[in-house]
Amino acid sequence: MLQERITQIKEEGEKALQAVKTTAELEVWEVKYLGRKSELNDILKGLKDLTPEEKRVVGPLGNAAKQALFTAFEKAQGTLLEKSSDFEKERIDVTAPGVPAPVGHTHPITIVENEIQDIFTSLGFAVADGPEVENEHYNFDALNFPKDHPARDMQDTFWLASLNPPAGGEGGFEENKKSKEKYLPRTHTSNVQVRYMETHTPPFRIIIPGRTFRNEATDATHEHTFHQFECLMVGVADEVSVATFKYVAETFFEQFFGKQVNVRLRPGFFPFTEPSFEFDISCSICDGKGCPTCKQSGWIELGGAGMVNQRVFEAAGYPRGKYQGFAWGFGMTRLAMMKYKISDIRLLMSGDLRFIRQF
Ligand code: FA5
Repeated sequence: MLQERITQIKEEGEKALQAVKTTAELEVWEVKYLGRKSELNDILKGLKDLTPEEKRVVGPLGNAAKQALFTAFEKAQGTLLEKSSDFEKERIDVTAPGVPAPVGHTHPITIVENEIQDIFTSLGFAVADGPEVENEHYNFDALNFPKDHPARDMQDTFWLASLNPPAGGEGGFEENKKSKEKYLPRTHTSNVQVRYMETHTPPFRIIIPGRTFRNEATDATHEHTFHQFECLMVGVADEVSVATFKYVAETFFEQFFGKQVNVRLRPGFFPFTEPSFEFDISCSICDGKGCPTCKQSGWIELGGAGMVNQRVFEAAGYPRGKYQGFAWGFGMTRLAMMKYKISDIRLLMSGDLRFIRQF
């Protein structure tokens, strides 16, 4: 009986296989004739319950049928795969040209930062760095901003709450109302001046490019997050003068813009320089004729500068009167705007790829 059924299953399977046209149909066929729950499998599983004589006959017959069906299945599978469009899709044409992987590129601010670094390193300047989150001392006190003096308000500051870490490492941070140390995202790159001077002895010349933050309303030339670059050159006695400053600034602008740009110095006030200047360049968006970006003035305020106040040297531990130097802090983001004729500063940090891809 069983022998007959096995032969029938084998013949039926072989016949059914001839009607299979797709891989989906083949899968159904495989489950029916070779699957774990197939009739043939059930018969083979039941061998253990047969008498030894029956086993001797049914066993080899069943296994031979299974093997024959499996061989037929593999053959059908091969033929179907060859014909199927999936197989065509997966075929690799090793002679086809490759698809270029999308790659990012340098942000215009970074391009400008790299250019500035190249120019200054060729003039013998080193590049220094400092923290973006700063304490009140280096951002204000050491730079001769008197305590509670309105000069501190010149730079709209994002003050950070002093936080205690969660007890036992779990839960939220709690405000530490007793903390005397006040922290802030630095309002200017001048925070690195005294940090650098504390560990270096003049003469030296450095630039400090970096990100700065101010709590102010944004418009075409003001962002809450922007980039500045500081320049600090200090020498013994009168080695470094206003003339040195003028020469370095002129050389930098000529190389950076590849042409002469109109520069205007106005008297200014910074607690950390004496005398102090405000530094403007002619607006490249309108070539100085007046436009919304320069608020019709023809000039863009680029930065502040001056001779380092002796009180700053003292804060760094230098003896009063021994050294003299100049410092400036220029808006790197504004330089990028002038270089690439970008009329609105907010575009630079907007994350709009249509804008960024133009550089
Ligand atoms: C300062 O930050 C001084 N630390 C500069 C300085 C350094 C003076 C060393 C003397 C010696 P001021 O706040 O003016 O100064 O900012 C300098 C420049 O940063 C501005 O002229 C402008 O180009 C840029 N800047 C300031 N605020 C913004 C802003 N919100 N968005 C974009 N650029 C800004």
